[in-house]
Amino acid sequence: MTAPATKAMGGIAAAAVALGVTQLLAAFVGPQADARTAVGSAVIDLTPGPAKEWAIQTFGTADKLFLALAVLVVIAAVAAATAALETRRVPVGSIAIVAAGVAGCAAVLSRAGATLVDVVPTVVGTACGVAVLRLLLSGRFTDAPPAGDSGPDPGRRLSLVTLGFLGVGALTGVGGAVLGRLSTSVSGDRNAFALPKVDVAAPPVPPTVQPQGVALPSFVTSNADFYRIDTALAVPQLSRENWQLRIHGMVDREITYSFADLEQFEVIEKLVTLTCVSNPVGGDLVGNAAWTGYRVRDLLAPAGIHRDADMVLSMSIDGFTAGTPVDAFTDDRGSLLAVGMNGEPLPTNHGYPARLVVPGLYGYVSATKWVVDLEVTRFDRAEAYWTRLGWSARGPIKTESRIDVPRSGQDVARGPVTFGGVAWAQDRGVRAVEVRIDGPDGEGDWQQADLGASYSNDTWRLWSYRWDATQTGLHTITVRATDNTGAVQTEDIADPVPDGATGWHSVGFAVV
Ligand SMILES: Nc1nc2c(c(=O)[nH]1)N[C@H]1C(S)=C(S)[C@@H](COP(=O)(O)O)O[C@H]1N2
Ligand SMILES: [Mo]
Repeated sequence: MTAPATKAMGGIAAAAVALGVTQLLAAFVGPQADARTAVGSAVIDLTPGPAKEWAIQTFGTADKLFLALAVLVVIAAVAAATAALETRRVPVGSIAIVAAGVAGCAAVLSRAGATLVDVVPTVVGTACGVAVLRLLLSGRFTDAPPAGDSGPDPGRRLSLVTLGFLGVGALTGVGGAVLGRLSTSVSGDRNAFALPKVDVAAPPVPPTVQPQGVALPSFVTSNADFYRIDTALAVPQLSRENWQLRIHGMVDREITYSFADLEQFEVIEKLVTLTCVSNPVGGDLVGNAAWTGYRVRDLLAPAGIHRDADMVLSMSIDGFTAGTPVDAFTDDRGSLLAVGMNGEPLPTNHGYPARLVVPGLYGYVSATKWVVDLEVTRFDRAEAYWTRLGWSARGPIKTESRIDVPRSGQDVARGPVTFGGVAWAQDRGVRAVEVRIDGPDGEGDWQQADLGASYSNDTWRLWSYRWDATQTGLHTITVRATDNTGAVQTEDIADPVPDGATGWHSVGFAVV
C-alpha cells in the first residue's frame, strides 16, 4: 500500500508531466494548440463580470499572473486529492487527468481557427500524465527490493522518481512556453518598424507641467510604467504584414486597409491620458502618453458613414470588442489609430501594431488594442464585450483626483512639507484642485492647491500643496478637482461598475 501523501505527490507529478508535455508539443504545432492559453482564456471568458472586476481592482496589471497561479494551485490540489483516492479498481486520479484532458481539448477546439491537429499535444500530454500516475502508484518502486539490493530504501526511491517526474514536467512546461513564445513573437517585426514621420506634431511639454519639490508621477508615463489592462492571456502577436483594418457595416463602401495603405494619411501626434473604468478612487489604472498615428476620422471618411449609424464596434484580433459613439471618432477631439507610444512602436502588450486612442472615454469603450475591424452600427443593434457583462454602453471619463504624496500611513516630520498628486477630467480639462487637511482638532477648510501647467484638456494635471505641519498626531488629507465646465468632483461614492468610480480620495498620515 502506498501512503495517501505519497499518492498525492504522485498525482501532482503526473499533472506536471501532462501539462509540460502538452506545452512542449504545442510549441511545434502552433499557438492555437496551446491548451494552457485556451483554458485560461475560457476561464476569463466564463468568469462572471463582478469576479473579473474584483481581479482587476485587486491585482491590476498583475491580474493575469494571479490567474495563472490560481489555476496552478487548483490543478495541483485536484491532482493531489484525486490521486490520493486512486485504487486499482477505482482509478479516481487517472479519471481526473483524462477529464482535464477532455476539457483542455474542448477549450482548444473552442478557439477561433482551431483544427483537430491542435488537440494532439493535449491528447498526448494527457496520456503521458496517466501513464506516470499509474507507474508511480503501481507499487513497482515500493515493493520489497530483491535480496542483496543495497539501493535506497523503497520510500526514498519512490520520492526520487516522483521528484524526477516533477522536474520533467517543469522543464518541458517552461521549455515549451519559451519555445512557443520565440516562434510566434513579433518582437523582430516591431524592432524593424521605424515610426512614420509626424506631420502634425504635439505641442512640446513645458517643464512647468511638473510641480517641483515633491516626488510625483512623471507627467508623461513611460511605456514601462504604463498600466496594462486587457482580457488577453497570451499577448496577440500580430505582424504589420498580417495586420489589416476592415471597415464595414453601415457604410457606403467597405474598405480594408493594409498597414502600407496607412501611408496615404497624415501622421499626427497627440498626448492623451488613458483611464480604465475599473480604476478605484485613488487607483493607478491611469497613464499619460504621446501617441503617434492616424486620425480615425480620415480612415472612416472614404467609407461614407450612414447618417443613422451612432456606434463603431471596434474588434481586436482576439475577439475583444468596444463600442464607441461615431461622433467620438468624427468630431475634432483627434481620436487616433495609434501605431506609436512615446516615440516607439506600440509595445506588443499595448496593442502592436495598431490600437485606438479616444480622448475623453474610458478604455473599455474605445481603446481597442490589436484592432483589426471597425463595424459601423448602432447602439440599439450591437453590444460590446463589457457592456454584455453589465457595464454601461457609454463611458465618458469622470472627473477624479488622486493623492500620491503622502502615502497612506506615512509619517510626516513637523515643519514645511509638500504634498501632491494628479487630477483628470478628459476631455473637459482640470481647472482647479482643492485639498482639505483634517487634524486632531477637527475638519480643516478647503484650500486651493498649486497646479502644474495645463497641457491640454485631454491630459491629466499634476498638483502640489505646501503645508506647514505644526501639530503632531493623526491627520487626513482629502482632494477634489473642478473641471473646466466648473463642475466640482462629486463626493458621492460610486463603484467602478457600471460606468466608473466616483468619490473623494483621502489619505491618513501622522505628523511626528
Ligand atoms: N484587445 C483589447 N483591447 C483593449 C482591452 C482588451 O481587453 N482587449 N481592454 C481595454 C481597456 S478596459 C483599457 S482600460 C485599455 C488599457 O490600455 P493599456 O493596457 O494600453 O493601458 O485597453 C482597452 N483595449
Ligand atoms: Mo479598462
